[in-house]
Amino acid sequence: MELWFSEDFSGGSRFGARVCQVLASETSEFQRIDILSTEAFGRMLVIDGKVQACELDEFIYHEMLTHPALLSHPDPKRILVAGGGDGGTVRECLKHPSAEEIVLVEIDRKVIELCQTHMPGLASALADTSRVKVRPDDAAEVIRAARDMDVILVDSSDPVGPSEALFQPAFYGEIHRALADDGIVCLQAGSPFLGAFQVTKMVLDLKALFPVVHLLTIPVPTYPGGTWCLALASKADWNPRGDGGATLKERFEKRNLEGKLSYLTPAMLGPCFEVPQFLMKAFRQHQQAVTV
Ligand code: AG3
Repeated sequence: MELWFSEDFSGGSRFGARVCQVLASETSEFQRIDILSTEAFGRMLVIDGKVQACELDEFIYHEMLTHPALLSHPDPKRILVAGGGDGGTVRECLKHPSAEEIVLVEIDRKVIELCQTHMPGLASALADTSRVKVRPDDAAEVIRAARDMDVILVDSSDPVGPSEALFQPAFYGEIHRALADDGIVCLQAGSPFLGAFQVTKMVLDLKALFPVVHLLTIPVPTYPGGTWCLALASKADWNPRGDGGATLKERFEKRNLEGKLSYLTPAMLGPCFEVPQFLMKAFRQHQQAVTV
């Protein structure tokens, strides 16, 4: 008998993976969590039927959520990760020697526990208790009380259920207050094909608060549509593309990232902030749609 996992997307499409073994299947007080061993994509974390991370391609999403943001800061010491209980984003933060205190705020401790057992390639990073503090808590509340953070990374799931509040302008305002004057935030922004309005809305909402907002477009074969967006905003007026990415490349070398990453190369720093034409068009359409 064959066992298949599938995730339905809006727009009448579906992603599928043949399942070799169901490693865990639990319902926490917040959501349903499954960890599957799949033939094509390795182990896969699924929350409420939606793929969050799998061994084949998780490095792309986690590296790109983390490094362009941390490299955009001259000396990132205090970092807050909102969501991301699988540990992949924290693992990437630990590669920056300056990162003294990385606080992971995950609302669902069950996600952390299950990933520690079944996805050690991601979650073993959480064991570095000298630099990592794990807080099973509501990220929106913790950020409301936080101040002087250097970098905040919002590694949320889709804007339904527990993550809905993390896509609201009020939350971006709390992030702005929680950051130091040269603070940087990077958030997962959704699919440019199946959720273009959500992506453009996030960027425009951030632009109302931050002087600098950039969009990164990355391949994630196992997310809806295979391509994903991340939004990066800076409180200080600084353009990472201004010098063609030279400052970012210099920091990449100084922080000894060479040989430690599987996706991002120094040459991509700069070009990774380029916005594809179809998304530029989506921004124009969004602005028209909200002004007429
Ligand atoms: N965070 C982004 C998941 C979005 C995927 N959406 C979907 N499959 N519908 C993942 C957390 C990884 N640390």
